[in-house]
Amino acid sequence: MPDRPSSDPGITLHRHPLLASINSPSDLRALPEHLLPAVANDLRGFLVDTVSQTGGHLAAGLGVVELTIGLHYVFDTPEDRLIWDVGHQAYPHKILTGRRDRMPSLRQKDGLSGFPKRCESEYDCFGVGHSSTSISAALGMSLAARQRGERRNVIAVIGDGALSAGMAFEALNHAGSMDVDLIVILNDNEMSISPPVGAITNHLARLLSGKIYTTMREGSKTALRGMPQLRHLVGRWEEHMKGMLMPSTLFEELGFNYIGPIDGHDVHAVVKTLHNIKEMRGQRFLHVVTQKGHGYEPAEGQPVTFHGVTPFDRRTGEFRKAASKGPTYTQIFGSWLCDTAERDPRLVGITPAMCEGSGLTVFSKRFPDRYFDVGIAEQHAVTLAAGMACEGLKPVVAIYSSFLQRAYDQLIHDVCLQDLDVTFAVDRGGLVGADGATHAGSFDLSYSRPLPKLIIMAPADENECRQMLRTAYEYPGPAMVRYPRGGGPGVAIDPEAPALPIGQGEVVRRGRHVALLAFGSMVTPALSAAENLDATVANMRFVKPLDGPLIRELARDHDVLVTVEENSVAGGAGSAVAEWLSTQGSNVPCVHLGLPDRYIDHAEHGQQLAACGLDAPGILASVRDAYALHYPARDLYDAAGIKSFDLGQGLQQGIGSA
Ligand SMILES: Cc1ncc(C[n+]2csc(CCOP(=O)(O)OP(=O)(O)O)c2C)c(N)n1
Repeated sequence: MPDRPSSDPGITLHRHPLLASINSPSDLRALPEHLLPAVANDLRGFLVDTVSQTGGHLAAGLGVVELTIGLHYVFDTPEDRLIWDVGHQAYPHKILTGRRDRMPSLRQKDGLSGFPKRCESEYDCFGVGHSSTSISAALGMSLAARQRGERRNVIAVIGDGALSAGMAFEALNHAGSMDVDLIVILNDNEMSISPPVGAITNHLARLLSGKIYTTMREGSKTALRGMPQLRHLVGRWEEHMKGMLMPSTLFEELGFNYIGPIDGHDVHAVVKTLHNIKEMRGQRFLHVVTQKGHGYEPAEGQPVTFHGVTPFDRRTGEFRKAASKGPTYTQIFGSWLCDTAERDPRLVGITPAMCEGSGLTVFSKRFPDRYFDVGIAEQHAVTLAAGMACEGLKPVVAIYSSFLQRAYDQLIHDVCLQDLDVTFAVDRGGLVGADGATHAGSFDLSYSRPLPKLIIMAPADENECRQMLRTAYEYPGPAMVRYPRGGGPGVAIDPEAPALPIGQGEVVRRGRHVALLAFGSMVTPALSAAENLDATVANMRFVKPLDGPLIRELARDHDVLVTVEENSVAGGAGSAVAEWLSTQGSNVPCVHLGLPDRYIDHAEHGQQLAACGLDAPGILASVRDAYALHYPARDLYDAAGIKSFDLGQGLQQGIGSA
């Protein structure tokens, strides 16, 4: 941690005077190089100050402080294009590119995004959030520059975790064969969120252990010129090694000029190497070694915990205690998985690099032989499960809704088409709050619903989540349970609760005139809204197969049906209901509430729901409008027998009764 007094837990720019003078990268470039370590000190201190207040991604940003300074110091950003992979490490970049004073608004409604975003700054030349896109995007930009006759540097910065994804290698493979100028910087901190996996990781480790040896390579000699210490080593070893067979790095085999590894916390070495690399042409691959969490002791010691944080005390690194709530859906999944693995030796658990986030930590320790972290490789995770299922195992793929988007064809072609017995535990279904649009699970019901054979469930509460996981696991084909981020309404869990009958929903409130057909997380706010309307509420449970008889009964007994889901209205569960009604020749008005046809920015989850009209007041208002549209002569509240309805009071009651 920068050696400054840390008595003030607030975000105190006066404690970082050099940083206070940098309002854009041109201010940074105007500084003499000898001041850069002090800039790094300020930047690191300010970053900890800020994130300790707002929460967000911390350890990755701390690790790239010197690299970020070096890049903006040496390159002419934004004219030169700088693309951060994933973007969770880009807070120092935000601070240096004119957004320092907005950092307290990070990840909050109308505040700075937690990821680079094109509409936020001209320095964010590519929007990110999902991993391993940087090299493809950089290659595209470089080819565009060539085509347009423009001369600029294009730099992709990618972590060793993100490098485990197929997409990164597809891009390297393509780039290596092109006549193109491109710089790829590998930020190697020997960590993904958790320790990275795979043969590439082993290859990088070998490169690190052969550090002196690799500095002898041609590209390195050029790039490291002017660094007397390393040149001296190169000189001494050159003769010695002459004639020996030099194994090349993977990156050289792919057509890149491999340079490094260099110490990513020595800002002078970083600046010098970047200057030299800038003078070279073609495809350059710089291997920078950093430490995740560098410079802040608690994060250095616990890089996994400090990957993404809630607010904490910067002096001690202790997290502020949250009010104790019930288990999250993620935790419910984790304990169901362990209990089921205990009973069934065929169960295997698969995660694409999201052990902690998906609730697999305990399972990975208790059942290490049945736990597979495949790296950031969602496509592979799904097809791996398919292969295992072919051979009689019972794979459970734990995956975030937005990351499953990456494996759509594998879901269709490898799992569903072959009717394989794979269970998908789809976490973060619906809006996810501060992580924003890149991570929102807005589409999974829409994109999975058309797939024959697949059954899809969405739990209304904690106990139902466990029951649905059991149902999915016992179902001998592809099955998906999609549940939201965080916790549910607080229902007690019965670990022995039976599996659910496939394709059956239930009426949870009987009323009149309007029936709300609610899916998953929307059952609770629908019930609140229904209290004010004396409406019927059905917990539909299954998005596929739908409960046709239940829909028929509801259509028969009500004036209007309203579907409610935390998924895109387009193609979602409500569409499924409408399609079903049309096959029955029903003409009951059916209104669909869900996520609108736009991306929902970061904010608190409750704020996001309110913005989409999916909180109790929003549902109530939409139902009233819908009723008025179809029955202009009747006021719903009159029809519901609520004579002197006070809207404001009613709304509050609605919320309170949830
Ligand atoms: C497609 C996709 N899968 C998973 C994630 C979640 N994720 C965010 S950062 C990260 C680890 C990245 O590791 P690395 O690139 O080494 O960066 P580091 O955090 O170590 O700096 C993961 C798995 C993601 N953002 N995108």
